[in-house]
Amino acid sequence: MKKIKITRRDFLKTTALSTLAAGSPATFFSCSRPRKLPNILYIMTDDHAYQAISCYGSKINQTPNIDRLASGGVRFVNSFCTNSICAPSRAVLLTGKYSHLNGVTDNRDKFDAAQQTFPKLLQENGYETALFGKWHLKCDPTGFDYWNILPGQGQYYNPDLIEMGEQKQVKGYATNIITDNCLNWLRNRKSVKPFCALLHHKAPHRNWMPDLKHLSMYEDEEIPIPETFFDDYETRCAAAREQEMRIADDTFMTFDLKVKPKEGRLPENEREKIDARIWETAYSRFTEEQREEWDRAYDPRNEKFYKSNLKGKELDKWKYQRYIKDYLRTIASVDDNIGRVLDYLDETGLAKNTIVVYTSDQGFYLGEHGWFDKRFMYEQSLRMPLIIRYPREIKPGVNESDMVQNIDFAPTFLDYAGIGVPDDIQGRSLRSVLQGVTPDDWRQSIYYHYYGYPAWHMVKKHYGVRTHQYKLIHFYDDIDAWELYDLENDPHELNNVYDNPQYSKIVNELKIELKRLREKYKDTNNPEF
Ligand code: SGN
Ligand code: CA
Repeated sequence: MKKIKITRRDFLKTTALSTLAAGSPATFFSCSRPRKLPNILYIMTDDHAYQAISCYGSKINQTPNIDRLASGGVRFVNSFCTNSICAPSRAVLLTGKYSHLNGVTDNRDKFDAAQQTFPKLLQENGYETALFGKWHLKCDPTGFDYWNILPGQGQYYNPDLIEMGEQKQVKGYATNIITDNCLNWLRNRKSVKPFCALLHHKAPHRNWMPDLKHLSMYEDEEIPIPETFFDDYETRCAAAREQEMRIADDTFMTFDLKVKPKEGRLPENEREKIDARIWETAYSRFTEEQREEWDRAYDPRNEKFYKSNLKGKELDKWKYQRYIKDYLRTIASVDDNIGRVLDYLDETGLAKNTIVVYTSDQGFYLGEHGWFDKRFMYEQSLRMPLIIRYPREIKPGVNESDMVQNIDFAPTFLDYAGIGVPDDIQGRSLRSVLQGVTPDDWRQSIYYHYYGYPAWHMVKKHYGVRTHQYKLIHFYDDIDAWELYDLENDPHELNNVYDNPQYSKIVNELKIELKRLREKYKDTNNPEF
């Protein structure tokens, strides 16, 4: 689609005129009938990397249903999170504010449920709201007429669910159950109000346990290994070298890679004890039939693995295969279930007036730099896949390169619902961008800040700025180190050019921009830097 650049005033004029001409149900009251507001269905997975979505160019899997959503709407190619970790991302979604303002800077923080959130504002303004699946904010949800959530990280098999405060175990596989709950709620809803449903999957979060029907998917294939898998972190600062998220060194053999210890072998060190203990929490949830089917799939593979006696790089590559196949299998289930939801919207005629969003709480490493997990401001974890479909207002099949962030979700939904966006929300509505019109003062840079150190995976604290071409990062706390990447010439971020004199002008400009962004987003009170 051809992009038009217009001023804000032009924009207001054009939308008002075109809305009048089209008699858009979204914006105007008619005398006798209330205006028809869009429904909102926000689907978010946990740790789904864009590298594992076929419409994002995946080389390793197919996601026909996510692609189907994209072909009906807009696919953002420059969508970024503000802090690449779960609970903080969810708090940003709800509030439209950065972590230092919404109070959830890392997974240990509890969300203050009394604060302003977009579901509350929708609920107060005539929406029926509901939440399904992962929540992870250490408090009861507020702003939802109905909620049915996983406690904490949740389990893949026969998970516990907390329905409106009451916890019980439900038989089945999490991705199917969470989808069923959402579909049942939609089917049984009596209200004439528009709905806003948040459908939050656990998958494909660690420890990547596939549904039984996907256990043999990819088994006879070799998944291509990323070209930076054996990265030696040369030119990067200590943060990249000292993390603990290498597939080769930091995955648990049993919990993550599903290799049971040989018969009779007891854990020999602290790490093996932890591994055995956390695997037991997952494994013990199986029913007998589920466990038998699981073991029938993995036992012979593991026997073969033990016989092969792999060492060094061959062992590392084997771990990558085991990791990535299980990860992709959990995504196969996500994609199937998205298909069920899209079918339901089509069959009931709801599709046209429903804004459907697909995203993930952040990105993830699928072996790039040798890693799994997220946290770093490098591309794979900074990026969030983002697809938005709304047939009434958005043209199908568009790829959008404007820079957007998860602070933009709350104002976007409020805008579509005809609710004024409160001044303290830091993001900006995507509505005009979605209509193919980029406001002339749209952002040309994004601000990022990660706080979770020391913690799982030991990624050091850092903040930074990314423009369309460059990324400047400052690692702080027990380190004081800068990195600069020229993303056009070094898309894999292997070459830190911060000290290269050819880039000194760029460094100075980016430092000014970084200061501007920290002031704009009110992130200037951190005593640590
Ligand atoms: C757990 C995982 C980590 C993961 C964090 C945060 N370990 O602690 O690998 O980084 O969650 O993930 S696990 O052994 O418990 O799976 S997040 O998505 O919740 O932010
Ligand atoms: Ca996550």
